[in-house]
Amino acid sequence: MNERIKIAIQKSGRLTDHSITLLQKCGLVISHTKDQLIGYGENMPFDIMFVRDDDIPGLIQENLCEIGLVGANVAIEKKLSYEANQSSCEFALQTPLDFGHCKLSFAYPESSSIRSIKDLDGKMIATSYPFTVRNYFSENNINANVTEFSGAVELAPSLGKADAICDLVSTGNTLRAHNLELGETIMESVATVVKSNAKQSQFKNKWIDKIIERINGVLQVNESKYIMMHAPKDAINDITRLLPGTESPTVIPLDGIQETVAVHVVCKETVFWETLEDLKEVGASSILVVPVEKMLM
Ligand code: PRT
Ligand code: ZN
Repeated sequence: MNERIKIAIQKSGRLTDHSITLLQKCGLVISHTKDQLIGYGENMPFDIMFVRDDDIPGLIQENLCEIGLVGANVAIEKKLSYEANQSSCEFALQTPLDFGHCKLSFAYPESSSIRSIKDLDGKMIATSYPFTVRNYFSENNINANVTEFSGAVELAPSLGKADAICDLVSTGNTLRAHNLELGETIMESVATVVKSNAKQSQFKNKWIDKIIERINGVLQVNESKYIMMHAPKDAINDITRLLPGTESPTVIPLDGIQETVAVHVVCKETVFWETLEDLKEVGASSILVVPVEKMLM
């Protein structure tokens, strides 16, 4: 069987290292040198395409790649652009990942009178996300104009090309450096698994499902902890209530002790010191929290 599945990831940018790490945590051994556009999955039938992030949705749309890891901002913009051109979108956004967090927000020059979207009627807005912004304007009955900027959007007002901007914001430092005030957010974005809707062979489907299942497992493991403690038998309900995201605990008798048992649970959410103190309050002792290496649900 020579079939290989292609996964598109960003070649060089904010998502690159996180994407490679995620695939490696899924067990994929990638052989790749810096200049190569394609990495070879040595132990699984996957090839990794290293491309510009903006090209990822298009590669999946054309079924040249079956999976991509890309910002939801980019995937949604492409989806809206296909829909605006009356062509169907051939991919779906799947699992949101735990990196690439940012928001797509308006920003207004401090010197202008624009303070909110209510002041945008008749104004010109510069953005790299014209379809997303136009879509937002039409949903909110705002009669503003959109001009597309492919980079350095924050310069548009001072160049006299726009009255306001709509751009990705993470720390807000770029806006402050250009005397722009943060306005309303129209989208919270995060890197996301994007999957082709095209019909695939049984072999490819099996491996696509497998890698997505492993990605979900990696995401769960990042937060999950295995917790062991001793506790009075009648405190088990309280313990389960205090530990969010747990399944039924494993309860083990202790040799020679009647009233106390050992309780083991997998907790799928962050465990804070306060939670451990609350466990102690309901009678738990010898509480041990250890990281989880792998998880398959
Ligand atoms: O070459 P290629 O096209 O692949 O890279 P790129 O320059 O288009 O992308 P890159 O690496 O900058 O971003 C890739 C993805 O990371 C984006 O599509 C988002 O999903 C996500 N991301 C997260 C961000 C940011 N945070 C971010 N802050 N993308 C861009 N920015 C830019 C923003 O456009 C603005 O210029 O950073 C600036 C603002 O940052 P702060 O921290 O000053 O607010
Ligand atoms: Zn890009």
